[in-house]
Amino acid sequence: MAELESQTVCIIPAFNEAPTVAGIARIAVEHPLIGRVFIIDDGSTDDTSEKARAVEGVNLITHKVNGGKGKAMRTGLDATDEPIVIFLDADLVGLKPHHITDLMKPVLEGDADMSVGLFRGGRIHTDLAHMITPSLSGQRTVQRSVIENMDMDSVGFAIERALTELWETGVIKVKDIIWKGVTHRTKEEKRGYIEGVRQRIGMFSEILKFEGKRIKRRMTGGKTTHSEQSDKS
Ligand SMILES: Nc1nc2c(ncn2[C@@H]2O[C@H](COP(=O)(O)OP(=O)(O)OP(=O)(O)O)[C@@H](O)[C@H]2O)c(=O)[nH]1
Ligand SMILES: [Mg+2]
Repeated sequence: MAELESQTVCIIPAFNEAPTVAGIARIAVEHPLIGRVFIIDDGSTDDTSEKARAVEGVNLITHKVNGGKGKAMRTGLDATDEPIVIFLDADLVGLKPHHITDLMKPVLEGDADMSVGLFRGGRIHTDLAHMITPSLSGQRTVQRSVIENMDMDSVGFAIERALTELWETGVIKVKDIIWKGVTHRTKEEKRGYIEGVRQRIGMFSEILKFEGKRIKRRMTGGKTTHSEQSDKS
């Protein structure tokens, strides 16, 4: 088990997630399949950092300025070197250790390059969101080699789409893992209705921008960044 632990790291991007970040961090720190846990506080203005620091065993990195989800994930990757990475959002509700085990197993056992956790039975609207757009889930286990050269800094929330594109283009093998009883606090619940909707529009515009570039690349016969990566390997 100790040998396996040295192969895995959990990266948790967190932006103003004080109510939930410590609970998620604790489950990750205590999980037998996870070696180290890194929380990237992405310029929070609440006490996310204090809450995270209070959990023994957590490695905390703080961005002075909010840089977006992709950038936070990149910071976590650059600070670590374990070959298997599990990403968790910091706003999960209902997360249990067995969800993490289920998410890590296919990658640890070599059955997949990436696994994606999908909410079911938590709450109807978050279930629906993951049924309609499973590609947007932030809960993933992935082989570092798959993502280490990705441009994460500029894509923001489209990072999840970029990861899914690897699967769509046949570059990697992906497994969906149903997470029963898990949900999350939506942007509207966390930030209030107006700010939540503003951030949701921001998220979808980052995703649309990514899709636009992807379609343009296809129409002009250009390869995707990820195909280029796989061609090189
Ligand atoms: N909103 C937001 N989240 C960030 C940012 N940087 C890191 N995160 C973290 O990224 C994770 C996912 O962000 P959420 O805003 O919950 O996005 P989501 O779950 O995909 O979208 P919702 O449907 O609104 O809940 C959370 O742990 C955030 O705290 C950022 O700049 N903005
Ligand atoms: Mg969320």
